[in-house]
Amino acid sequence: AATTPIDSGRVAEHNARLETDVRADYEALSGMLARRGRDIEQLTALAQTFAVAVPSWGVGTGGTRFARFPGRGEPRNVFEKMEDCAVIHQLTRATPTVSLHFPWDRTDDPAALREIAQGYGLGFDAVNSNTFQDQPGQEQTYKHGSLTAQSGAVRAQAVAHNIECIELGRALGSKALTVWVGDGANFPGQHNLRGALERYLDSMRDIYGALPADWQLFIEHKLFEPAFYATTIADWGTSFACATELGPQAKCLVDLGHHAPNTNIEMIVARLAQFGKLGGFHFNDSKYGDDDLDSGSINPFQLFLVFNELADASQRDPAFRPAYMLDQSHNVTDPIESLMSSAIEVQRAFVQAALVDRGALRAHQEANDVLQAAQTLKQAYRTDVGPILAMARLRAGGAADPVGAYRASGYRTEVAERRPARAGASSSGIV
Ligand code: AOS
Ligand code: ZN
Ligand code: ZN
Repeated sequence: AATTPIDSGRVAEHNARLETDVRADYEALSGMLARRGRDIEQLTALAQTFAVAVPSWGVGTGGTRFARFPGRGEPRNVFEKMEDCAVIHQLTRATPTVSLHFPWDRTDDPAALREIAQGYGLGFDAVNSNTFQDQPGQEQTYKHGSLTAQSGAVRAQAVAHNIECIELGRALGSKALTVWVGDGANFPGQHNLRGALERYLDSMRDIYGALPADWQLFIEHKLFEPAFYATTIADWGTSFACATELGPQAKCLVDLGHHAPNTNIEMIVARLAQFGKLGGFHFNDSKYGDDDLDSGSINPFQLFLVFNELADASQRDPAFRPAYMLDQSHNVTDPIESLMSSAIEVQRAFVQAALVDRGALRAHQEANDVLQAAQTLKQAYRTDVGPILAMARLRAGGAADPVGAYRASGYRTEVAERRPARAGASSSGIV
């Protein structure tokens, strides 16, 4: 059995207090769904198959460009980050993998890290490279770009770092590398727009060439920041073109916060899925830009519509399996609580999308019954599937109410004693 950072007896006590209520709500929902011809047991079993990776950088307190306000008991290294990630999985049973970021999470002993992860019942999802900031002792600076830099020495350093990430990921059992670069221009004329993308592709070809045969390379696009005039990989069109150019192991990664306000992200998802290039997600939410807020906190309907497209895609191709990862980091909540909430919100959207009556939806579309088509989606979205999620957690040994169980456990106070605050500590432990 996996090591659990929170005493499992305490979780059992918490569950015992809530179980009668959870069962009553579950029975009520079961009856309502049965009248719609849906079997709640099938949906609960489906909910139990859901998994989303936790970002290692999310368990530290994030910052903005302006400041960081370290939290109590913040993890000081990758091993402590794994412990916090294990709490999230213990209570939600929905986050069996962690996405690491190098060099923030670099370790000289990947075998030990892998073993500790396994002890917690955790594996590793995509590894992330970092050529958007300089690290102490590094030879070349990324001030003027990394994979797109004018300087061949800078590009070579950035390529070598990505290849090192693949090697570390390999030792850890990862199967994908996510590349996000902040490269771009702040001023018209700063870059030859086409030349920068040509250099990007040259660099990415070298990285692609170092991929093991069973690995994928995810290209993450982002509209702006830190480049404010022209980001080299700004949109899904550029991402798609580059993934196509590189080959079948290269796919596009959609971070929900990386688009202009009001962009129809679910349509981007549909397009990428249609052409076999949807590699995965960074789930989060935002109001204005790359806000990295908790999933579903601003626009849960959009999250549902994304999962509606994913449900459609997996009905067309049952082997379709994009990588689900969270990407969030901010300053104002306990990161463990926020990550648990996000995992549950993404799982909620997944189950709500499974509730959509696809037969009815198709019939309304064919009949041009616009109102009923829209209502069919809304009916699924409005259904409170909370009891299904709670039951899925109970059955998998998680907590009926993960945030409640976490607060009752005193974990934060306990780690605050074990992990004294360091002046200027960062979520990365490096910056
Ligand atoms: C940056 O905006 C992206 O979302 C990346 O995924 C990045 O690697 C991550 O947010 C950590 O900073
Ligand atoms: Zn991201
Ligand atoms: Zn981002």
